[in-house]
Amino acid sequence: MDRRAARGGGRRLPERLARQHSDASPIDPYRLVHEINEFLTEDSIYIGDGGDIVTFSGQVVQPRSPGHWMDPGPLGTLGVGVPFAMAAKHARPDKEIVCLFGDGAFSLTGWDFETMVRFDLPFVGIVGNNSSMNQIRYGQIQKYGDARGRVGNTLGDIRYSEFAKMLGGYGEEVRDPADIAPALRRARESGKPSLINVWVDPDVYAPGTMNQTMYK
Ligand SMILES: Cc1ncc(C[n+]2csc(CCOP(=O)(O)OP(=O)(O)O)c2C)c(N)n1
Repeated sequence: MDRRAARGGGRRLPERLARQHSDASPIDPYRLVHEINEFLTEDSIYIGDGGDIVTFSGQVVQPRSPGHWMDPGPLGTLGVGVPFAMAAKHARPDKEIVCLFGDGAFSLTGWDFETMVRFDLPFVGIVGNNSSMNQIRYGQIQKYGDARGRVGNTLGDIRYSEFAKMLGGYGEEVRDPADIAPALRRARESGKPSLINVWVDPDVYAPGTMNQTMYK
């Protein structure tokens, strides 16, 4: 198996489908985005804010209604997740907001989670936490090699579930993929802004990232 395949390229559809049911821990990002897709209803507006983790979700998450997908757009401006969630819930209080963050993206604007608590704007937030900015890490490894692959892209092991609770929201930490769906349901039922911190495997990269010609 070549290095790309070993890192979890998942280009082939059967492999990608199998990984959506992976029981691995740390959790395969495909399993996380599969669980999120299963969780959505007709009234869920899905927001993605992150690097690789959102690239994975783009292959699997399918909003049930038109106009129910928001992401950083063609310029990829990270940090839009909390502001988008805030605006979407404010504009459409009848809708459920489900927002997937990378831990790097969440850290850019995450303090406004407190604003959502203060204005009583519930949403289901999920942090796909790999303690890294993986989309950047992949490119660095390709260009500069493994020895410099960790420069400037490593983040702490932050339990964003505790951050949510500290600010008055709902939080849970998930390490076992079987716990993702129940945790999402409890976040929905809490009626609060929430963050489910899901520890995902830091050593897999999204196929979309690996295919970028700028890294070759
Ligand atoms: C405002 C902004 N700053 C920097 C970038 C460059 N960038 C693209 S992906 C990425 C890393 C994202 O990390 P994370 O959200 O943790 O997602 P991961 O790739 O680890 O899944 C960065 C910094 C960007 N797109 N937007």
